[in-house]
Amino acid sequence: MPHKIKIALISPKGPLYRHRGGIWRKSLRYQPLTLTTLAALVPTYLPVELQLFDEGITDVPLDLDADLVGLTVITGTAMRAYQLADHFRKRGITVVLGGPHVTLIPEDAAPHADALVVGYAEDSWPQLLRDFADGRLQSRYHQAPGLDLADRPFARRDLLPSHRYLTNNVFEATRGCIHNCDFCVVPTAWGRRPFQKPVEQVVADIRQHGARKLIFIDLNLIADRGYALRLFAALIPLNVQWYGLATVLLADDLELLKLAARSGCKGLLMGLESISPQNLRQNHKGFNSPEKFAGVVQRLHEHGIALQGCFVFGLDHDGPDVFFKTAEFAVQARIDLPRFAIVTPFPNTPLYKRLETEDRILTKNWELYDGQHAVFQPARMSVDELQQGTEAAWKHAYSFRSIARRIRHSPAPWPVKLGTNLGYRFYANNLGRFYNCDWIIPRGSRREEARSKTETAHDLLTSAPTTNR
Ligand code: B12
Ligand code: SF4
Repeated sequence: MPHKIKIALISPKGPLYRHRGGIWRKSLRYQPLTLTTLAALVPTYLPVELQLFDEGITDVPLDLDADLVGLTVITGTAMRAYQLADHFRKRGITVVLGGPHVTLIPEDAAPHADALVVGYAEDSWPQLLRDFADGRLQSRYHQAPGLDLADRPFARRDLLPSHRYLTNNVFEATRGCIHNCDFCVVPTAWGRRPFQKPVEQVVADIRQHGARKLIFIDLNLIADRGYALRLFAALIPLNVQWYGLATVLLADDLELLKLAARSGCKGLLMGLESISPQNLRQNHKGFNSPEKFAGVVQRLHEHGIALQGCFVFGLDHDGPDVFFKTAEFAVQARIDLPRFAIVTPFPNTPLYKRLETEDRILTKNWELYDGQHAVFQPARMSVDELQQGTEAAWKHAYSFRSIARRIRHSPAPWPVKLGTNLGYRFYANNLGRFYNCDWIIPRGSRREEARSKTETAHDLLTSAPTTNR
């Protein structure tokens, strides 16, 4: 029998999503598809022994026995990924890095890897493994130009412990998005062409897994209306309940909305982003009209669908009054679960490039690129105001009074709406405690690094209230 190739696939931890001390309890954690998808793509004819580690639920043994380690990297986890990569390479293990951050900015990841996988890896990952087995690993692998998601093996959900997650009924039908919002990672990393799995294969995956309540992680399920109509129609006979992501445009399309509801849609996450039309226009998300947001909520509710509405703060037309105004707006519009983040200019997105040209990027310390730290100089307020205001918005929207005002009309069952709102209330009141980043790089060294960049960056790191020092 030939020597088995020992492969360890790792999803590194982030400030919130980590095994010890993170804020994301089991109740807010669903099984991600990245590692289980990569595991399924390993060619069956290669003699391979696979181990999967999600640092959100478990520790990674630093002495693990592997020939090849694959790490998935998003910007906020890049520092942790590089730390692990450097460690394993020192031990003589081959390290492969892939994922959104590597795709956005490969040159940043290159010094920490033997090979990079840029873009989606349905074809390149199996090729890389064949090359590795033959002793001719290349330093870079790119997404195949004609990538097709049809006839791919189903994710190996069985390889991560299901009891550590709220659910492993997590599915993906499409990838990509047709829009080009300036702050979004998707068009920059993967382009605007939507990739789709054939509807019957999505249905087959749901059936074989036996899922009755499920989550679609697609970033915009309705990007292609025709596909969405077919998918929703095919879900009806399954009699499932599902949650997913879509744009506000769904509320304008009664036929599609009705079908979504009939297919079992019970909750949607939508990027409302801002209550300022100028912000939305400046960032190419003009199809969002704040004057229609309350109507969107009402229409979703009429169809039994709850809304997780996401806002970002810090765009150029935001002044210090934006926090209260937005949080109160969310309460009055009766958004079931409002969420607030500081806009993050992920590397190489149009927003990042513009801020860099304007010399407003304050730090390239990726561990702060997590949606809760101000990493750029806002146009109409200070960094402190942006940090503190964001926390204040959370607290306002999740005060007991606001929760009561918001959820009375929510279509979700009482235990669900109360449970999720109390969970988010805990989150709102503990952001400062968890979003501090001290868990990865010792304080002193990060301060030194920031100081050597710019004084402003140093000010940012030491004065930000959510860094808890
Ligand atoms: C599930 C999910 C989560 C989960 C789990 C996160 C986790 N650790 O996996 C939760 C809810 C916790 C979460 C939280 C956050 N997330 Co998130 N999340 C996702 C989501 C919706 C799905 C990921 C997934 O399963 N994709 C399906 C798999 C199959 O696709 P994939 O991961 O891209 O992998 C493919 C390729 O990229 C490649 N690949 C990926 N990794 C590797 C590694 C190797 C070795 C190889 C060979 C190939 C490879 O191969 C795969 C097959 O083609 C994505 C969006 C999306 N739809 O992808 C956002 C996404 C990854 N999240 C994002 C963000 C910003 C966050 C948060 C910062 C949000 C916030 N403000 O809180 C936090 C940070 C969490 C943390 N780590 O601290 C961004 C990342 C952007 C970036 N540049 O950093 C994304 C892309 C969404 C977006 N459009 O902005 N998230
Ligand atoms: S609509 Fe959503 S997923 Fe699509 S580009 Fe805009 S922010 Fe990204």
